[in-house]
Amino acid sequence: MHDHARTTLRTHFDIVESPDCDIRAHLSEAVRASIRGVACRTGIDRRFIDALPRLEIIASYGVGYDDVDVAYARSRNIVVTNTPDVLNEEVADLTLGLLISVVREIPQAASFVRAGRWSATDYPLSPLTLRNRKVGIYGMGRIGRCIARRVEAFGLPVAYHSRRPADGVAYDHYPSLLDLARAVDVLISIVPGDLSTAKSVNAAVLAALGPQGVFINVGRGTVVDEAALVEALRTGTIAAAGLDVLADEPNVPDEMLALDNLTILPHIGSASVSTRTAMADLVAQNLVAWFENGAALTAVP
Ligand code: NAP
Ligand code: 8YV
Repeated sequence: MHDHARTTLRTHFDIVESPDCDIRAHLSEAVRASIRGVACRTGIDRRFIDALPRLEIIASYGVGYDDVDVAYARSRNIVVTNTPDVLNEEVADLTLGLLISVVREIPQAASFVRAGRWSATDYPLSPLTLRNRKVGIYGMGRIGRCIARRVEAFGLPVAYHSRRPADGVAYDHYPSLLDLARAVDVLISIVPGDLSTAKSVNAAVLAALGPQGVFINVGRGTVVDEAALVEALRTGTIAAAGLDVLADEPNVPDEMLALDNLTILPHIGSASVSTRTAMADLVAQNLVAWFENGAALTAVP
């Protein structure tokens, strides 16, 4: 847990800590029986919940809650909270940074300077450009909208796919992800990781993006068929990709590391001091609100 959340929570509650989710191994039965709230940034499964007979609330550190068994928590009348909105702009900033890095080879160019190669020759012109591209956004929720605003400011048209048209946005909505991929040459994924999105960015979607295509994923790694992505990058089915998230973090498949046209970041979308502090605040505020007023601030739907 973030130190700021830990410090804030200590001023309101008695705290016990577990280094991982195997709480039966770390906490005695008597301690577990006293626990009424959990603050976490780890997977919370049925076994974890069953180990805490008096649990009322799980406050998860992050907006995505794919690693919390929400259905089981609900069946036990346990509230689950997340940290929406406070990270929207930060994650959108990182998304555009990653897109430009991939297209204009910023990490490679910086490495070129550090390697002392500039004095010998100019860095090669980037084969790709952002100019004249069409950007498709997969997910037009809180963060998707912030990404779209930035893309517009770069002078590029935006279209999107979500199951339902998003309220209050004028961008073209595609009811099918495949049709969206056919219509654009940049695809940015910012959907949650769940059964409905699992491996939905597959070989067909990547082929539809085309040989100039660029794929950016800041949502969840599980949304992508990673084997298909590696193959698409290796064979030139698409031009390049940038990933802030992987299916099995922090493990990076060797085949991915071998690709020059793939930029991988270590899940840093929200990872600035200020934004992570705001997320930590919201974790703590949810627990305080629940125990003081009986109503959490940001319970998941
Ligand atoms: P949100 O407001 O709930 O938006 C989710 C969007 O995805 C909605 O437009 C939703 O529309 C769409 N969607 C969901 N399931 C879909 C499906 N099966 N097919 C098509 N569209 C679908 O969520 P958010 O706050 O923007 O966050 C999105 C996700 O970003 C989080 O869940 C998290 O996994 C990820 N994230 C990553 C980082 C990072 O550090 N890389 C940071 C923050 C968040 P419909 O329901 O109409 O389909
Ligand atoms: C965090 C995220 O990295 O909010 C999310 O869903 O993926 C990120 O903001 C993570 O949740 C904290 O470990």
